[in-house]
Amino acid sequence: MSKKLIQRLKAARRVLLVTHTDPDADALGSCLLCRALIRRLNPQARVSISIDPKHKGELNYFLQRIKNPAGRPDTIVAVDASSAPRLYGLDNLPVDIMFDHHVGNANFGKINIVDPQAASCTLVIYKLLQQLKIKLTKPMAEALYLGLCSDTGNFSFANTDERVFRAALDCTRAGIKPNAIFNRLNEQLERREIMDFARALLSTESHCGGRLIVASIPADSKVDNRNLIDYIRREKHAEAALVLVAKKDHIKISFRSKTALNVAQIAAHFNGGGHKKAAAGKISGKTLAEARKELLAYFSKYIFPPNKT
Ligand SMILES: [Mn+2]
Repeated sequence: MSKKLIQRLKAARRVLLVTHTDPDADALGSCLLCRALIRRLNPQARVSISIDPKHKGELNYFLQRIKNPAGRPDTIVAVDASSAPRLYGLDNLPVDIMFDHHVGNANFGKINIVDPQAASCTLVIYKLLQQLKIKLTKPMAEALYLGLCSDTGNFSFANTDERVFRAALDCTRAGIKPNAIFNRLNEQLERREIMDFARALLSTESHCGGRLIVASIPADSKVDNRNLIDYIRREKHAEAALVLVAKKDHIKISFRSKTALNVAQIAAHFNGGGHKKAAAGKISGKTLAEARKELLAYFSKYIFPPNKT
């Protein structure tokens, strides 16, 4: 445990918590858990949370817990983001403390707590709570559990390990209801989203002899790219999946790997990064179709080249 970190957290009076754009439940859960930690160490601290308003509706219920006090921050804490440009609402201010779990984190904070072994960023903060012997309250457990669910794909991805289950046990002991949280995160779709999902599924193509599955989401679609990519990757022989999402001024790309293939490295080639099995990047100045063509060319040349025998 870093003494410097604890001293810095205890000295904080007005804290701004920031996380990545297009936040997921781990980003929000990490903000909520970190706020609880700071308030425990320093009951006078006023903690604001900056969340990108372009988040998915699944977070709405949990966002009710945020009421932001005004005032200029004296401490900025970033959570669940591998690089400063991904942070929402930072306005070029320096990051004092950073909690993260992404491989290849740029260590852009003055104090960096990065644990790539942790399945979620909430687990990184939870470890600190344990070291400080702070017992989970129910709201803290809910925040921790949000990250566990979201970043392990509801306890199914390759990062689901003993540490995840031990933390989940601690959450249930603190009184959370796993099914209620699952329902609030995953069973709140609008009918429109389901119909758009059906349309996006029809755009799915198989390439590189079935090893690569690709789908696209047009700009006017309501589909959550994470739900789509987790669905299309289920094809039996698929080794990797890609989903392209048309954004206002760029094409966002999600990557997933079902094998030892490291998609974080591929994403880095496309202005992004992430984890070995789940990563994201972007292509600017191209249409959805052009970006798709560029990605397919890259994959068939470098990742899954055809057998020359
Ligand atoms: Mn995360």
